[in-house]
Amino acid sequence: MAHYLFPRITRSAIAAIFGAILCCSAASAQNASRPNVVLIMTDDQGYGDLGVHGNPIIRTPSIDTLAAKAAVLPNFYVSPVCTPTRACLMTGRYNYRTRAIDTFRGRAMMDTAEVTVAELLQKAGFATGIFGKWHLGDCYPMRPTDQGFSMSLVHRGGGIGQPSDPPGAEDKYTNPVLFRNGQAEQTQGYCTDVYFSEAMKWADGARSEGKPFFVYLPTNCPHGPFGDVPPAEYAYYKQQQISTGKFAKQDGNPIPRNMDSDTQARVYAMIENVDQNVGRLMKWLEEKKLAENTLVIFMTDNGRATPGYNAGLRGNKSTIYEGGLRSPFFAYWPGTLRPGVASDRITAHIDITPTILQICGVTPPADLKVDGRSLWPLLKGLRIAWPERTLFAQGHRGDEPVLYHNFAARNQKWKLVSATGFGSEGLPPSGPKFELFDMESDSFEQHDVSAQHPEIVAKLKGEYEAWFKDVSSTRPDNYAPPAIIVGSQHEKTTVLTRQDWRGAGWAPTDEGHWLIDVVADSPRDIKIIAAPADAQRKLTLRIGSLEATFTLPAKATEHVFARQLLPTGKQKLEAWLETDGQRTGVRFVEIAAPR
Ligand SMILES: [Ca+2]
Repeated sequence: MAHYLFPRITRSAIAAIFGAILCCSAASAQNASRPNVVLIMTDDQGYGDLGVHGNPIIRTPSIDTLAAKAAVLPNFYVSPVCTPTRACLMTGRYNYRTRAIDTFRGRAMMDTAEVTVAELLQKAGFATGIFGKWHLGDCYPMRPTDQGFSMSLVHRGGGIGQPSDPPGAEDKYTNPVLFRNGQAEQTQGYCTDVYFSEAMKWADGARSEGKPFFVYLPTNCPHGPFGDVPPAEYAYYKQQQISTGKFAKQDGNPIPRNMDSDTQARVYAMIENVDQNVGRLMKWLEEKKLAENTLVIFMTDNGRATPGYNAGLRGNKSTIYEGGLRSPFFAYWPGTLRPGVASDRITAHIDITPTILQICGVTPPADLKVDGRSLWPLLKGLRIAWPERTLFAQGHRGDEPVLYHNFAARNQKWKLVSATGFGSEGLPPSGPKFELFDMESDSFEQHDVSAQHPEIVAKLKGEYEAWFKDVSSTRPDNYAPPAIIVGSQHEKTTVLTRQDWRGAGWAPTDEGHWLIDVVADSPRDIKIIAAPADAQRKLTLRIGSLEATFTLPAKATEHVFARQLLPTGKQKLEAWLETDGQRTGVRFVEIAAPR
């Protein structure tokens, strides 16, 4: 039996829940055929970006239908931004345990000692496939294929339209260049259509091999940039002239007046296209007679990114108010899960790995400490003890969390919030500003009652402090950034992108360096790719004790430092261009064995 870590519950409560889990495991063991799991997670889709959540304009009939037939958890929480949610989702652990702290600057890479749900399913004989956005590391040993996925079709970085786009394929949501098990591939079609089509095709193959499948479908839509969106859907929403006045008066926080009609049309167009694909998937499950043996989960990774309709929730992506953290959660499994609200208990992304493992009858290693709980008893409506717990969320830029900076602590009734913003600078000079909300009577977080309930504030603050200390001491060097391994037989060409560099930012004028761990014992060719310039520039490459320079002619964008014997071990790799005393970083560094 797994040694799940249940936060802040009594021993007898743990015994009660283990009893329930054992009982359920026995029941599922009787079911001879193991279920398939399809986990769909969209990117930056807000809680209000669904018809079923009261949005009168957006067209999401397929997701609405799925929701109507699904077991629903209305109090399901994620992290305020992309990478933290993905780390929690894949491990069942709070992301501060995993080194995946931020979304870029080398902090969206997850420690490879982490055990992912895909690794455990793969070991248990499942076919495991990811189609879309990984965002936990693009290089060995952090790629999906290094972390339990037998099939991987992904873009790099945190989205298409970021500095990790392959040269020549910048910003292309249509016909994107994706990476199939690490190899660049020109695909045809809109990115979301490609992910779903490839996922269904691949799952068909897994079935023909007699394997149950785990399909992870994290779409990069509707994340920005918003330039390349499905044209017919965009035209429809453009015509709708989306603005505050188009929405009926609602409960909760007012609809923002500063919403941009065109941006909303683009976001809605991408979501409608996701919805069409969910419809295609549902139809495919029916046609292949898979629906009754497949659990489909639909969720999003954080709140909406732009001002717009948010079902009355407060705040957006990157905030620790509900608009940043609350996600739809629909679990569709006809014949097994009853439609309707399954439970109002608070639940979170950290619960998904233990849930999937239990449903699939996979026992995790005894020493694996998981922060989440299996949601199976809630989804099934089993009458068992479900001990009170407190969930935590924190989000910010930078390498390390700062105590009290932009966090929320939520139990069933109360939510303590310190909304100090997403910046890396930490707390403002005035310190944290604690707000307390009664989530049973004020789920829209409009009435701070901290002054009336100092004892609740103190209790939640204490729980948060204990949690912060615990997750921050998972490893001795808990928040040290991971290093990319260079020269391993597992990755023939290492491509270093601005996604993972340790720079102040990733703009064309920025500079940065990469943390690498060289294991190569023979020379390597090091290809530098830079943005073009009108003047010639001095190019410098420095890897530990190795330094090489070259004069890059005007207009040139590439140079290969051939047959370089790299110093081994952990170190910095720097490459920069100089002209008139001005230094800028390069776009890519590719390291490969000489041809
Ligand atoms: Ca996101």
